[in-house]
Amino acid sequence: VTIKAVVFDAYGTLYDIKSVAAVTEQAFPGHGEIITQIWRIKQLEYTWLRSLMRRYQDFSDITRESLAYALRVLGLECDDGAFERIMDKYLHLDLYPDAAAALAGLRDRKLAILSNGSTAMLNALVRNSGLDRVLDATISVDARKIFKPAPEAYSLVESVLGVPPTETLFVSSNPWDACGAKAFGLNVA
Ligand code: LAC
Repeated sequence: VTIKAVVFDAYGTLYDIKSVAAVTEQAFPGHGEIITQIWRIKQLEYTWLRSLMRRYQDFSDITRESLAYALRVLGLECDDGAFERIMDKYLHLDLYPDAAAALAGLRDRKLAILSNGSTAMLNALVRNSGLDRVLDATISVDARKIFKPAPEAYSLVESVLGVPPTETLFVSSNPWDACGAKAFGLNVA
């Protein structure tokens, strides 16, 4: 197989979503870890429920609602300022330490992100981390109004990059995402 494009998941694959724990811990000492875990689980659950119900709302709304859920279920009161400070971290997530070098080593291929993130969230994140200089495209499922692992979401890669699934390698650290991409017909790492 000739791989002409390598496409990455964003949250948890290139970007360390656990890096929000520093901010949640600062806002709620002793609870940073558990907030971060419940937040992520609920965030994913909301994407799948909304996709199944065909009640799409973008990932920024989903991320807000799931953070509100996590705080509520833990009985934590949060003022607007603290809530926005936590949310803002999603636009400034840390790249995993080896991500930039790995991308640089693949520069002879087309490189892109395919993420459930909204276009605005992803563009800010990519710019703030400097990946805009390396990536050929940042693709948001927002164009199809359905979240991964729906096939319609993965089909965006060929529409945007013009490379067929058989010549594309999709990279994700999220098992459900790797399975979804494989089921759609992409090569997967
Ligand atoms: C992404 C998340 C859901 O699509 O991992 O980037």
